[in-house]
Amino acid sequence: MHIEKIIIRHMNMTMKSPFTTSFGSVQQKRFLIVEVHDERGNIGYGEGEAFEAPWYTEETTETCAHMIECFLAPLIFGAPIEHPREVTERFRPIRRNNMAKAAVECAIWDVYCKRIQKPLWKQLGGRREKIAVGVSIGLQPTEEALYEKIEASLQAGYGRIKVKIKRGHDVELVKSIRSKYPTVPLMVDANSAYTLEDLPILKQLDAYNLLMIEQPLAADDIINHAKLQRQLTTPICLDESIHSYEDVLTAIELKSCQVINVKQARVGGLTEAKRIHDVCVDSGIQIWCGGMLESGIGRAHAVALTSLEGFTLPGDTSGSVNYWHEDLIEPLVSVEEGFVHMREKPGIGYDVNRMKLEKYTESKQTLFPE
Ligand code: OSB
Ligand code: MG
Repeated sequence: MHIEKIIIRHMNMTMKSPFTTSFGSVQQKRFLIVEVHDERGNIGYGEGEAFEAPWYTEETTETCAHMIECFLAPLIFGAPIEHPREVTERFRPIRRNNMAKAAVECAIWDVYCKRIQKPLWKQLGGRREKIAVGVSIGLQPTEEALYEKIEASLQAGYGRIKVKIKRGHDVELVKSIRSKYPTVPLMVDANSAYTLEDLPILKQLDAYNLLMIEQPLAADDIINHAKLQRQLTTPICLDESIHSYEDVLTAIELKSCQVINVKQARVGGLTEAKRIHDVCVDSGIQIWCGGMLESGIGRAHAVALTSLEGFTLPGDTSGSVNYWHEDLIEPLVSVEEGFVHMREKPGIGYDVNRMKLEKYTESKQTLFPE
């Protein structure tokens, strides 16, 4: 397969409502869509899922565009590609910048699957015909707003609720949710809001039968997560701490967590995400697939990934209507009774609506081989 052209689209879409974590809020989403064009006219799509500011990882929308233009695209143009799994190796000389790498790697998977006329999820080795998904609810301005969201999510059939917490919005919040919903599968995500000094607070969360506590401590603090896990009965799930297969080995060795949230964007693509899935299955670590408030294109890649059998816990890939008035794909990612059904269409399984893609493109860069 020869890639003859790569287009970086700078997208701008507005979410239905702001999404707030312990770091801050996002509503205006500036992100990238990468198109890779092969010599037969097939187009593969990937999403640059970094945010405009580096609060979640060190990458931003602009650093991703820079990395793709100056370093990653030349490596793709440099030689033909027989199989998408070669891309991870080809990008290895470039340090980190995983979200930039994933945008291109995912697009290569899509175009490859379209060439051979196979659905991406099956090429990845997925077996599930439908995947269980939960919903992630950001910090809300009021309790009423929170309960409205929880109620709407349960009505929509989501079988697992994740709520964001931060210092001062934690134990009382969880206690109150539990008193209203004693048995709902419930978990919390701190996005690194705590330190080990908050142990007394975090220990109190053990009383509420949570599925897990996601990323309580700093992203680079795998050691203290191990100390914390020894003192909690609630499983710890790592999100921001995991950038690679090697990070997972470290977390397993140190016993820093019992669960891993993998995102293809954070680990540099689908090949690395699958490697992580495989080692988690072999090591008895539970794994599920997270989200980045992506458009349907990034979501479709996450849905395909989640079809692997080790994804035994519901993921965060809630449906398109949860965040968007309009999405870039057809049909929308839709959730019925808590499940997204896999599709048989080649590639990501969803059609990209080119009119909507243009509508939300602020600018584009077209790259060719030298
Ligand atoms: O921590 O999982 C996270 C959104 C943006 C950045 C980080 C996270 C999240 C979410 C929402 O929790 C996941 C989604 O629905 O896309
Ligand atoms: Mg998280």
